[in-house]
Amino acid sequence: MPQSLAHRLMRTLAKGRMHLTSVDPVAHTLSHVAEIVQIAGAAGTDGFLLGGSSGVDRRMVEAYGTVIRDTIAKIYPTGGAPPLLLFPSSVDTALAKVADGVLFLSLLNSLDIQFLIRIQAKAAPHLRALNLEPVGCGMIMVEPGGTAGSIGKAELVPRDGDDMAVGYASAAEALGFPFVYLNAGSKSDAPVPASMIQAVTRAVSIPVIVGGGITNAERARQAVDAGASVIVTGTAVETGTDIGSVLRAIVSAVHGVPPRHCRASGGAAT
Ligand code: 1GP
Repeated sequence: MPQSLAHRLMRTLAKGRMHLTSVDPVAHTLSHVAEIVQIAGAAGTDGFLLGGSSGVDRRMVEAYGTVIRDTIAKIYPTGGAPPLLLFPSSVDTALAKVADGVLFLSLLNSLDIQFLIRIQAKAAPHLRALNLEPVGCGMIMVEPGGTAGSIGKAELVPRDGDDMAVGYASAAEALGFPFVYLNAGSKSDAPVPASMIQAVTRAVSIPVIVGGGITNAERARQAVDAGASVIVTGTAVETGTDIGSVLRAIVSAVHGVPPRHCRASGGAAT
């Protein structure tokens, strides 16, 4: 029987920290995206997220998802391929039958009930037909928050708001979310502060995903050293002349830190 996606992610996390490459269809031409996937695969990324904060519809997800899926299949013909998860800001318009699953987000510090539960309630009944396994994730937007913060009407966690972040993350764990995501927003000039990552990862035993503004190996290393289990980078594959070497350095910084033992992968958090 095939392993569930959540189980696969937890098995990977039991062996080490993870790096996910986020692909925003708005930022790439369709012909460029196969190249990005090849570069990220060669750099050792552990999975792909497909989605963006605005301007992404179902047709784009279908087109880009198909290219990503086919490219992954070519790179890993004998198995062991990294998973593709949809990463929608709006799960009702940006789901398609092209991925292993969907990072099924609730934006916990949104002031708008749409982003907390209403969009999810519209989408959830269709997941089975779309063959998309949901991986539940409580998203917490941190200053500066970027487009996702403003579109999601987030009451951003201030950069010195460690206690507030701990509150949201602890609530996510208590509500049964298997993952929590601290997100400073794509293209943020300041990633989530290390002290906040440390406070949150000490407080919860579910894996903590961190993203937004992580554009180099030093920032990635700081986040994993502070306790992040999963690092997401998107902008790092959008600009610059040597995307491959930037990404290799980021992935190697992430993989260079031993696993953090999370509750779901067995044992107490360390
Ligand atoms: C945002 O975490 C992602 O949701 C990626 O952010 O584009 O800044 O890497 P960047």
